[in-house]
Amino acid sequence: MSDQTDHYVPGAPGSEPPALDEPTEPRAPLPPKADQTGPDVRTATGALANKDQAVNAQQGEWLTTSVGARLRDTDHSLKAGPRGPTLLQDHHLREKITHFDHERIPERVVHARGYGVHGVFTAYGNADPVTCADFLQKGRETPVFTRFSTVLGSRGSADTVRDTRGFATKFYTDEGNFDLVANNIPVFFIQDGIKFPDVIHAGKPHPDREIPQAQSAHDTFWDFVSLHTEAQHHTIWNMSDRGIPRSYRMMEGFGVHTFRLVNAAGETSLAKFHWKPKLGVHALVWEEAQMLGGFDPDFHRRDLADAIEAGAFPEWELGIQVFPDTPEQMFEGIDLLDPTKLVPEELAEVQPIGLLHLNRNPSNYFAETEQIAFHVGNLVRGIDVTDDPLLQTRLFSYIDTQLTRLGGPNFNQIPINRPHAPVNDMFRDGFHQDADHRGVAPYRPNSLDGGCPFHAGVDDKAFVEFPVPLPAGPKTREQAASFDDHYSQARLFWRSMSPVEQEHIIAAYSFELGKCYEQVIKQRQLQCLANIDATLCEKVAEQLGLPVPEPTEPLTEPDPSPALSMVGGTWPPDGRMVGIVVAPGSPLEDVGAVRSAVFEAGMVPLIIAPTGGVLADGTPGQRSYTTARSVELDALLVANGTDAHAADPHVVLLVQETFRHGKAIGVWGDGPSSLAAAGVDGSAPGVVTGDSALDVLAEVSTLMGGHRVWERHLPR
Ligand code: HDE
Repeated sequence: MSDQTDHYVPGAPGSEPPALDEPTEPRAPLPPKADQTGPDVRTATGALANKDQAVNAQQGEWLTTSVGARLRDTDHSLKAGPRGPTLLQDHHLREKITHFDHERIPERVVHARGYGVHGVFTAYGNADPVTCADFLQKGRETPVFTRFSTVLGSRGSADTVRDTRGFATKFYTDEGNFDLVANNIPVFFIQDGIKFPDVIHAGKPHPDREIPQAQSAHDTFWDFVSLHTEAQHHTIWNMSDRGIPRSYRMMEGFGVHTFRLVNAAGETSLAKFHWKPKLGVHALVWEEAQMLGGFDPDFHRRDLADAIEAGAFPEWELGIQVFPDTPEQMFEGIDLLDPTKLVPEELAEVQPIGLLHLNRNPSNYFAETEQIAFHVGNLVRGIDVTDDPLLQTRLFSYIDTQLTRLGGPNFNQIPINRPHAPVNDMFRDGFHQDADHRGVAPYRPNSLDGGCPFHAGVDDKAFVEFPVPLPAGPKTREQAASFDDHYSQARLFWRSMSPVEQEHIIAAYSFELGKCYEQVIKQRQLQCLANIDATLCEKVAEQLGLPVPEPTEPLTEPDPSPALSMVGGTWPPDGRMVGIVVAPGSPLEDVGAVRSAVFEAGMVPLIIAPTGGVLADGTPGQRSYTTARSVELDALLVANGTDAHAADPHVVLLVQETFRHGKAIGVWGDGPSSLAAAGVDGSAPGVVTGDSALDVLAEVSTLMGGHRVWERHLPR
């Protein structure tokens, strides 16, 4: 038994509290650890602009309870003696554990996995003829928060799965929040929102075993889309390279629905919103996407966060396609209310109206990215909705889901959701009410609060729903005959792809259907492919070992839309990753010169050395032969002096994978021995050899402008 007098008795002479091991003097926030900083990048757009991470450290001197009492010890619960039972009166223990127990909130029912960042939108001012939206006035700068996401996976799922991507932007305008809740695919699976639970239940994991996670390669998904043929257009986009983006920075965004714009004279137009990335639209190859699921499940999130931290701020132009607001709401035979149809850019030009510039990572993921609540009904003066039946359902779904997810009706008071415009509503009380409302009359009309607040008129910039005449007709559960065509635009998409993109689509269908167990589902989907294109159907059927069905629908002859292809063009290299393989014998002047040139071009060099540590000249080796893989690189360089290591199995794998994934490879000096060891032909397309390191880099950079070396055969 221990002597009771050993214990601390407050006020008793000579009695001291037990000694604590840790320092108790407060100090300034610690500098970030080396491995918390992003890669060093210099770019034309702004160098190392926001690298000060100390501001993200916890602030304040003393640890306290949630009501501000300073705490002396948060490591030991209050017990009856050092080895005795814990006392119920330990309020801090209960508060700490209880708060922890409630840290999680329900994840989003769809789009659970995402990453959001802050930025600014600057209007070009040329949208005045069609909309009076205040934030689109010339030169107007509006703060924004954009959240990118996958659709099917849970919050902890991998980034690079084959899926649609969300691209939702909240504009904190002077006239209230405007949310453009978009996707990276311009059409949707269904035409009527009532089917949303069906398509999502089919795409989510099977309910019995809850597998597979974040995938469409399973029976229930293909069962639904093959039975529900209006999904075929969206599905072929998923099976294309659009389903596996290289980066969130390299994706287009689409508002999908047709919106109604209203100008200052009260005239209306119909319009579709587009986001066009300055870096071009680029994809992974499927093998990379699969490998990244294990190698770096956070690949897209890391890519965006690192680029922003390094000053390589991604940018998109907001563009609109404008159509006359006719009673039919049709354009060139396309029903503008059908969300499974796009309007080819060749028929209606996308006119840029402003620039999105994303420049700041969130300081707290949960507070901002997780708690942001988008809503398609958050509209501003000058932008209104149409009768698209998908959009109509979305108008009530978002607030409904947020009531549960964010725990009550006051989620717009959460800082990330708060408008920057003044709020003067009459909503009161409810869970998580943070406001201390004044006045006694939260109702209208009132005299007790002087009649305040008043209705705004049109001249006071009120949002007024446009009084569109309603089409006459009986109450019905039907849809228009103009929604009946399910294949012509899937065929338009297929015919607009380059040969290598078509090859990828065939491979994707073959993979996904090959993962299904039910033959009948594979056969039914082959029937759908026969209605899209005979070659597509034949090649997939061959892979599945199944007979080729005849089409059951007449095949149309749509003109291809070149704007739908991702191949072609030259794009800026900002934030692209260049691996440089070195060995102890590599001349470091060359390596240093190449590394600097990569920096200067706005790209990120990654030195790959036999082991970790620094090179003789102090250059950090960011990857070792064991940790480097092609999947995180856009191009590979092999330096002179690596001959002795050419047959290292990791170097061989690195060269082979980089080659197979269609990326540029440059070698100088004795670097070609690495090519030989990997069985890569030094004269193959996209393989650059030479004596001068800088000349090799220059050629490799030119190749990277086209994203990949498309001439190389990419195996299925
Ligand atoms: Fe959504 N969608 N959606 N959706 N959606 C949600 O709202 C819904 C649709 C989109 O980063 C949910 O707060 C229905 C089309 C994005 O927080 C939910 C229908 C498009 C995001 C919901 C659609 C989208 C969501 C889940 C068919 C592209 C993520 C969590 C009528 C134009 C936003 C939440 C973020 C999220 C419902 C169809 C885009 C359940 C009912 C079409 C980018 O309310």
